[in-house]
Amino acid sequence: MPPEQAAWWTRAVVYQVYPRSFQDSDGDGIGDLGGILRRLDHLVDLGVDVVWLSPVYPSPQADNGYDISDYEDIDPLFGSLAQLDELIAALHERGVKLVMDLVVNHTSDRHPWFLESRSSPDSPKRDWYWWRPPRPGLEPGRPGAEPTNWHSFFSGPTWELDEASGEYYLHLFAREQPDLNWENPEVRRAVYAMMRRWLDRGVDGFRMDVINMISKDVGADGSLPDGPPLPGLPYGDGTPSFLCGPRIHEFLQEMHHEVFDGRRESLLLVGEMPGVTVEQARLFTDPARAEVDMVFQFEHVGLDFDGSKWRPRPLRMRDLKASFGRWQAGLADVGWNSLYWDNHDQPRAVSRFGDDSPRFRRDSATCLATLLHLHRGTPYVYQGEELGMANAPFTGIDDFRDVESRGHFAQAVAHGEDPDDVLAAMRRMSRDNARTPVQWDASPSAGFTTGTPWIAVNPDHAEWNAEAQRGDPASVLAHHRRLIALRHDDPVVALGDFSMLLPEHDELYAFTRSLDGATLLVVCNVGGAAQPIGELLPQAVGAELVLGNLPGDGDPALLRPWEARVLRLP
Ligand code: ISL
Repeated sequence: MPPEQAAWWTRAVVYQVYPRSFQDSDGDGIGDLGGILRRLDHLVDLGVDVVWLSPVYPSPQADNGYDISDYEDIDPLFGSLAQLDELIAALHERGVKLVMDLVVNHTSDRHPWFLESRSSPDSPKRDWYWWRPPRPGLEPGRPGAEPTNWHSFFSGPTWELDEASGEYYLHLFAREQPDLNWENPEVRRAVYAMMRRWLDRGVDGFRMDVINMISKDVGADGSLPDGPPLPGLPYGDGTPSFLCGPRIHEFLQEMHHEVFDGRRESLLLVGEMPGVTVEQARLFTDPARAEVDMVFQFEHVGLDFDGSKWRPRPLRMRDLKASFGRWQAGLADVGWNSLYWDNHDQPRAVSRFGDDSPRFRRDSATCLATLLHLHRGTPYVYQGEELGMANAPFTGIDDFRDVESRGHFAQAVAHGEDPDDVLAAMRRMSRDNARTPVQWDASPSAGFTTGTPWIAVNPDHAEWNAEAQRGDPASVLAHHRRLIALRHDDPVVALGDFSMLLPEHDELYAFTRSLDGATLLVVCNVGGAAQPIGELLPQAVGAELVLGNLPGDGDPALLRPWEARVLRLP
């Protein structure tokens, strides 16, 4: 496809704001819309095209806003609708789009829809959620009496008993997050109407939370099956019954026609899809099918643990290459990739896949960024990633805030695991690593708040902060600026064909991107030892350097530790 005909988001870079941790403006220790408005210069300076804003709707905050009790308003914790309008206008003035988080697999248990559904088995909204009686012959409330054996993503069973009716409701996530029943057409109509109102307000698209879980594999008689047992737990794996369920494509196409028809071109639609395969992603992102523009897949963030994220192990580079390589090839002719290392659910990439020791932190952060941004797809930068922010030095359980981490700790310790071992895994993998406040400057609360931050600021902010990096051309920040500009300027970066080199090599990550006779060669040393490349990649020696992450020219035939080079081949 000629570059001028490609969708705008092929050239775009998205920046994710997790509002609670971005910038506080009223001193309550929690970030807010006023704070984002104050930091627009940072985003403009970076050059991003889109801001994805994690949920700011009214919410009891059981899962930091992913439990929504009103889809139509803004939580006073974060500000007001007037401020959101101000933010939309201010971003649009600067040529930046705003994408909102759409969380419609579940609501909060305080949403009026759920309160009404819960009020009585005869409620007209009873069927808006998944209500089921206990397992036949078992007392409601007894362990094992749950309608299915499914394990929740946040520990414990996926079913919560409602004492009043003696029935259970389904929650794939926390008990405060009951799942909506998408089989019910009234639910779908209500969601679509809500989405249209946000678009009419000026938002430019949606990041759709766990959208591949909205279709459950329910029998004609309403039955839901047990899943295969999970090792070491009294639960089973329910995912075969709700990941990419039987009606998922139908629902997304219906949503498309009901909400996006006639205005799709200017929007960005990205579906978060745990467990999605390349083959499924081809269907979801095929423009002719009108579902979503791209998906967030999870394969590459599942390579450094055994089955559960709480059993981490080192990443083997060849596994990462095999995975990325397959996704690049699988979506080469149809569909599109999203590219990410970090988001609010993942530990910090520099600590996880790079080396956050003082010696290599800057170099590995910029190397990983180069590697990611030079793939074919739309890159997502998560707040603080552009500064090289690292995992937090959490000590005890009281340092953690996340419902997932805390639930896991309680469950694992109750099942006899050593608390120190559990904490060690949490230090590596907890989502709270991503949620410490953005490090703006070296002042005591890192410029994030004048009050007490809701989660501790990482003490390394004294050295690692935006102010220190802003004027420094060697900084992680400056490197991100260059990567984003390169995607804007060079159609080969946006659209070129991808071809993996040296797939078996564990220290070198190399690939080419080619378009209309122009070729870029990307070579990255993903480790702490120098790597000779003269024999393996002779074409790299003497080629024109378009962008590199280390100062000086170095030896053209030797990559320094964590060195990344983008070269133009003659
Ligand atoms: O974080 C995870 C890894 O353990 C996932 O299980 C995560 O919960 C999953 O990717 C879904 O994430 C999304 O939906 C959740 C919410 O907690 C996450 O923050 C959100 O990104 C429920 O709404």
